Amino acid sequence: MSYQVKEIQTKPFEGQKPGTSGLRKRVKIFQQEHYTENFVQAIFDAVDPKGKTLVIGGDGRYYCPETVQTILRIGSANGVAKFIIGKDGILSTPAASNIIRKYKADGGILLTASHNPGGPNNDFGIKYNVSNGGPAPESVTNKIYEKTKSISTYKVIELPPIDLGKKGFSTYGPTNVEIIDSVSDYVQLLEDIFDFPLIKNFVQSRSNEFKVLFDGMHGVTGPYGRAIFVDALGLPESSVQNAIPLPDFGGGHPDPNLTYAHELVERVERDNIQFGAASDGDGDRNMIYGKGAFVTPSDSVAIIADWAAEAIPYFKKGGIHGLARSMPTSAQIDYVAKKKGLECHVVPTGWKFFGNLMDAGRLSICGEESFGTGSDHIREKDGVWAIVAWLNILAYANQQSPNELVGIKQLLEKHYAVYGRSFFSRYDYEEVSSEGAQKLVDALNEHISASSLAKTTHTSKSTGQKFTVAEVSNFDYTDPIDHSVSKNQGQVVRFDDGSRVVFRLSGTGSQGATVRMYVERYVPASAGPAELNKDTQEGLKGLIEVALEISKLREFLEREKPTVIT
Ligand code: VG1
Ligand code: CO
Repeated sequence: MSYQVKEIQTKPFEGQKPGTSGLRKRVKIFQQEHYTENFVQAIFDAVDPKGKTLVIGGDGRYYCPETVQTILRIGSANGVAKFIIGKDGILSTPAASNIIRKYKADGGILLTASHNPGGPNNDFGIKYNVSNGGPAPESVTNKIYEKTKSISTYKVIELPPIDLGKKGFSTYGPTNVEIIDSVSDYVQLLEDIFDFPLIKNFVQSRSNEFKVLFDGMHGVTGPYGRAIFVDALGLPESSVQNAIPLPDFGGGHPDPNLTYAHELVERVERDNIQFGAASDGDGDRNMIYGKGAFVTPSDSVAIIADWAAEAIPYFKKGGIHGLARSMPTSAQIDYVAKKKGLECHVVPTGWKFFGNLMDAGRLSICGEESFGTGSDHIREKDGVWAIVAWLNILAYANQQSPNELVGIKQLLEKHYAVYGRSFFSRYDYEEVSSEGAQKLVDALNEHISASSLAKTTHTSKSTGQKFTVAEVSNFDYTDPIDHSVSKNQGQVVRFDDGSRVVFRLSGTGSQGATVRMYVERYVPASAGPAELNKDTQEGLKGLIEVALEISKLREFLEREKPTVIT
């Protein structure tokens, strides 16, 4: 049977350039006539979907269901052989990555703006992932962007919408459609990776002193969290909260950090909860927070890397073939790599840069300071994976310590006592003027070309610490596998005591510019517990003052204080 393919006339829209992770804009922008259609057609023009199998899944935010139907209309007209779709159009980002790999699909379209707020007045996003399950590399996203600039028509087959709530097989015109359970494959994946019996035994036998709380932040992970923490590990219902996905995330900002996950933080402190954790809108980020103990993402990945080969079956069996971090992430994981004799790669910000190394078998565990942690089990960062990894490590550490409870805090202190500690913090200046941000970047570039900051010494007014600049540079990256080059991935000010400040413009915002300042200072293990276990902001105070002063950030951005500190 043949179906009528219609060609619809259209004109290019400006600015359909995928950022750090997909195209993210206000919903209202996506709702403009032809806007979403243009971008979807541009994806198909860039990747030729004829005869291919593609996965579709979203984080359940506002405008997801409509967009799934749009993709069906355009995809079927462009010759897609089969779509595999999460029930109700829902798949967490890590679950989607897993489905692409497990079902050997050729790629996938993910509908998410991650941790950005959702709802009719907030953000939506579309991202293309390739056959390894990871975000498309720049070579592909650049091609998509080029297509958006010259598009003149898109193709559709107009048929009644598919019922996304019904699991099973159907067709949309010439295209096969399979609607699958969003959760079960993912739970199975984690059960194959971690020691569930050990974790279950630990959380149940120590339930009086070791309470667990998972916060889904009304993002996509609620059902995943319930399946794992309540159904598989036998924890009480009260150990999950905000676990019903909502199209506007309950009006909140589904970003698991100390500012936005305050509901979790408050309950952990009030109810004496040893282990709290949250994940973001699309489920790829995580925060680990126990009573009186916050784990920075940079420390989190280092600690997982340190224990994995001993505690986690997946790595016990397969070994660890290299570690990695994004450039602004602290060097804590580097110290672990050094001690264990492992390669440690430093890549630009964005998970897509880890993919090639994983495919080449040179990377097992990696992380980003932006609450992203993961491994080569899939090709996206994975919030629930990181949370269960921590539980697995704690269960294992406690098996070795039957008389004294090892909580998050003890694990952190133990780690610093061996490796020393990189104090790390990030200051975000959100929605500042683009001109101000550009001035900041230009001024730093001038310092780079004129070497005008090198060898200058700066004294913090409040702490009296002195910092001498060793070098200012731009971070350029050459992928060791395909040798592609990514330039200008952040400006780095290095000091001669090893401290470092990085400045970077965000590539995920949907309005104005967002400037990120990343600050890091290393304290060796020999400094002793009083120095090592200090509060982060305390440990970084002097360096932050100096960073703000030499970059003139406050003047350029006209902001006294950052929007968010993590
Ligand atoms: C931010 C983070 C980056 C992360 C990206 C996507 O990008 O800094 O580390 O990979 O978000 O995260 P930017 O360009 O705004 O700094 V998301 O959770 O898609 O989960
Ligand atoms: Co996310």
